Amino acid sequence: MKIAFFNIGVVHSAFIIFSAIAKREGHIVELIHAPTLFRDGLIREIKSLSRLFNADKEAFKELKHFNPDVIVFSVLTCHYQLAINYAENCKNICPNAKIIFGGIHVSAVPEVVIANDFIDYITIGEGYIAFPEILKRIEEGNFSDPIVNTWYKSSDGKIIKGKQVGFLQDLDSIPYDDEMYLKKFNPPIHIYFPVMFSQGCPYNCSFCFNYFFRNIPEEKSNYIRHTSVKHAIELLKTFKEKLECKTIEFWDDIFILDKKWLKEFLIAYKKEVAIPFKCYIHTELFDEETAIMLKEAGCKWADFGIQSINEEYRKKYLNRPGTNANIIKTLLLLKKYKIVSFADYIIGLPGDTLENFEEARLFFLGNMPHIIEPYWMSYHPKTEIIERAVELKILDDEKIDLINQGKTPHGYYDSYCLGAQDFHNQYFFIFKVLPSLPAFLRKKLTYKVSQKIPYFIKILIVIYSIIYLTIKHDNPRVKFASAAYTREVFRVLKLKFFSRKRF
Ligand code: B12
Ligand code: SF4
Repeated sequence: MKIAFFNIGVVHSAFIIFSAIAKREGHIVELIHAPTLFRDGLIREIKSLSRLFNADKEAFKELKHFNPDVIVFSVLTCHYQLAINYAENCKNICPNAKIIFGGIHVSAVPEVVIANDFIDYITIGEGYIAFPEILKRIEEGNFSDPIVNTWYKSSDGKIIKGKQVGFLQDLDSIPYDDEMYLKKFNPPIHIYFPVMFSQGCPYNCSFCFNYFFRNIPEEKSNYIRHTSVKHAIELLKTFKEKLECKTIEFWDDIFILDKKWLKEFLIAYKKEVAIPFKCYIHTELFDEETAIMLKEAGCKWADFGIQSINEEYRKKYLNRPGTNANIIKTLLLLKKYKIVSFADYIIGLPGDTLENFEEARLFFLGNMPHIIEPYWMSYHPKTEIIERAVELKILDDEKIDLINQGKTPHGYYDSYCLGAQDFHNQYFFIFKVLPSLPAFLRKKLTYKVSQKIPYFIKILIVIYSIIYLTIKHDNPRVKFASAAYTREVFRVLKLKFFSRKRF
């Protein structure tokens, strides 16, 4: 069969895996790419530019030309509205093709997604076993037997629900389609290569997908899993040879979780890969031995969540019982071993107060991360924090419905969130720029001072801050994102105005 992977915005890791699975099963695959520039949630939405760089017509043309039997979508909440719009168009263009939806959003609210007439199959939870099984059934014309981790519509419109099986344990068996990644997408991967070798997290933060995802299977199985060190190193060596990449980012939820695995991996990594890397750590698990191991293996950047500085609040609302002493210890160790620290902080959490933000500002003045990354709160379906927001009357049934439909703000630079107040805006600005200011100015940037700075001046200071901190700390993700975006802009321009060829 011919399988089209319909990609929205940033390349989805799931596609690289499922494309390899489809090829392994003997199918022909094609990537249909909708770049969604200036409306992808990665940069601030600019309506006029998003219209100018809209390449949907070209994507649909390519789809029609390929004429697939199956069209596949992988969907986060932030893309859900775009995805159903694309899927409806795809069904009109290729009425006989079966449409499959999978991903975190689908796993959270399957009943919302399956209600769309044009969606034939949805996968809930992991898709490794379900995906090839769905393809097999479509090929055989079997539209009556249940498929694991899947809901689908039989010919009489009935929804057939499969059993939710346990998580895949052997992560070494997951294949990667590097051809799709490299040839077709051609992102500037030599600058920055993203990868993850583990799945699952033992923590249960109230705003995170792990909260519901771990409980999806009906069967008992380990949620936290790793590829073997040997497999991880082999994969990295292959990519190193092909790409000559200069930086790697390990996207594992907590890269330092399993210290035994980490030690073995880092020793081999230093010997056989030795590319500077960034990773995600956890302040409750970070210690001097780990800092030394990371540094020796080439770790240049480490990212961790603070999210809210008030310990009591963190425990009660975020389900993060860690201590501020451990945050300070982490910052000091990262400084000592010359690893750039990125501290994530959520702005607009329900019940987080002005006093807590002031506590955080004073905390940062004494314990400054190299980069503070403030993120606006985005409520995601089936996360526990929704219940806290309902208690505080920030959310009600109507708003929860909007969240489940992916109709609430999500992007990195959305300047508001549900329940946001003016002080959130002020502290977003303060935290974003604080590390880039000279020491004598940091203390002066108070809430009251921030209120007096005109909006356009703030924008200029934020731009200065991003550029200054990117250069100072050689921030790989900003470098990659700017290179990738520029490349996409030129590709779309060429496609729309100078070329009759497909991309
Ligand atoms: C890497 C990553 C990113 C990357 C790349 C994202 C991308 N588009 O690929 C970057 C840094 C750009 C990013 C950005 C954001 N991210 Co992010 N990100 C992740 C992370 C850490 C890993 C994702 C991944 O590659 N997983 C590996 C693949 C294989 O897993 P998977 O996609 O879930 O697929 C599995 C199943 O879902 C299913 N499946 C998925 N698709 C399909 C399709 C079919 C047909 C089938 C059968 C099955 C199937 O099978 C797969 C294997 O089991 C996850 C957390 C995590 N640990 O998963 C968060 C996560 C996906 N991100 C999240 C969020 C919120 C964001 C942002 C909105 C952040 C923000 N607030 O601004 C932005 C959105 C940017 C954008 N517009 O795309 C949330 C999404 C929650 C939600 N309900 O949608 C997650 C889950 C983190 C969280 N804390 O909850 N992110
Ligand atoms: S520690 Fe990170 S990945 Fe784990 S549950 Fe909390 S937010 Fe999610």
